[in-house]
Amino acid sequence: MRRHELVIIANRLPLKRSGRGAGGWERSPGGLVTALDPVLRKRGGLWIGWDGSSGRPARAVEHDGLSIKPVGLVPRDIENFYHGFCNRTIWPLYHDAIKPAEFNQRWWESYEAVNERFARAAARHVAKGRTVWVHDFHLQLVPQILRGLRPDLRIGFFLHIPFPPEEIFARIPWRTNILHGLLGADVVGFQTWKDAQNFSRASRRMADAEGVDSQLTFQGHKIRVNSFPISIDAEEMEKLAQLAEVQNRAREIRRGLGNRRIILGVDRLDYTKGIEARLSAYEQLLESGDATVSKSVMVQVAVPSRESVPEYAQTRQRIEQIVGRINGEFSHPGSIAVHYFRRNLEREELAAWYLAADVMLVTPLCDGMNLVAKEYVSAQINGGGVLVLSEFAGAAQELRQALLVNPYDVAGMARTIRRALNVPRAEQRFRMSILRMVVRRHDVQEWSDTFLSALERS
Ligand code: GDG
Repeated sequence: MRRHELVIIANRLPLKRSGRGAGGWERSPGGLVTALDPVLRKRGGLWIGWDGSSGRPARAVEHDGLSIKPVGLVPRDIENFYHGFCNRTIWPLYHDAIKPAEFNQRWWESYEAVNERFARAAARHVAKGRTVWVHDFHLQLVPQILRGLRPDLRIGFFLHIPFPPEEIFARIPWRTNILHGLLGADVVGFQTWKDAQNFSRASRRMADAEGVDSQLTFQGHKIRVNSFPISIDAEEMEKLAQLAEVQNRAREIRRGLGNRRIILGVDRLDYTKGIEARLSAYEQLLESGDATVSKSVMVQVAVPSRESVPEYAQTRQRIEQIVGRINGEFSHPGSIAVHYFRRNLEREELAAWYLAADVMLVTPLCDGMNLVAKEYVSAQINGGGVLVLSEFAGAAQELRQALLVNPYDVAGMARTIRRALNVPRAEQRFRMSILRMVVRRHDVQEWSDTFLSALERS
């Protein structure tokens, strides 16, 4: 069996079974995949993860330049580990407890068992003394288990979502086990410095770790803790936006919407993304009868996500109710107020929408980073466009030239959308040139290089 120099381990594989005949694979959606795909293509190595199906895992494959090792989840794991502990305990709790987290012993036991399975798979496939990079909230116990199995390895962990303040984290009945899990890594990385501090404080108070926020010691082992803000493949997005087909499609979109000013939202259909409040803000603006607003149109792309979790079904219902209400009130023949697409768009189509949009609304209630904000900026090759960005997205730490909003303040958000529609062209260009520079300088390549070199130095 071939052992790899670098193993990336994440809940999801960058590919999923396409269902079109045996052996079919297609790229899976989501921020993590978008970020890591180019890293592995450049450095080589193996990606271990779940292929999204239930039952026996598919065999290891080489597909489109990637080496993939699927790990199997049976229906009970999907129920308890994935839908349960990951999506109904950790996800809401780590996102500011926007929704109440549920604590269930059976889910926790399944989380432990699945983490063990992933750690064993990584231990089998990595070369002596080399590197395993563990990703995200599904696999927080892997670093410690892996260190027990393979003390020779360098182990990095990166959390893609926020790490909550200690008083929220403290609610988890298994909080010490989770901290011990993470403290098995040599480097623990977060999207922002605030997340890193939250983790270090929790580790000192609840897991007997010692040290300062940037370096902890636990059971004689040193752990570096830092922020590594994730980014996108900016060059790829710029290239997409330069394609003649994409530009033509953007013109077609504009014409199709009656050359009105386009206000765009693109999100996974998730309650953390603040889609309802954003729609309500637009509704308030329409009610105000403002002349600029009446020449605009809002488009919301909502990618279906975690549909079997009840909170997601409720969020979908509420969003669709608001869209229906706004359109009932403000649409006219040939001029719909809010276009709502509940689907996953092709990458080129997505780039065309970014290019066509005058205003991009990225207004999550809480978000680790948010790659959509960075993608929109990269796609503005003509230098215009206005980004409205939530203060509570990790991206707000870097994208200071966006119009920042508090997504809980619906009236304030309405005022900012109106302002966004009226930003003079010269100011748009000025703001966008700075935003574009930030994203180009700090792209996904830089992110992974910085993380991996911190790991090599550890
Ligand atoms: C998690 C964290 C963090 C969206 N719609 C379509 C589509 N997408 C792609 C976007 C983007 C990705 O999905 C979404 O990334 P986000 O960062 O916005 O959000 P999460 O999925 O919640 O990601 C987040 C991220 O991990 C990385 O660390 O930034 O905070 O929550 O790349 O382009 N892609 C396609 N069609 C769509 O309709 N093809």
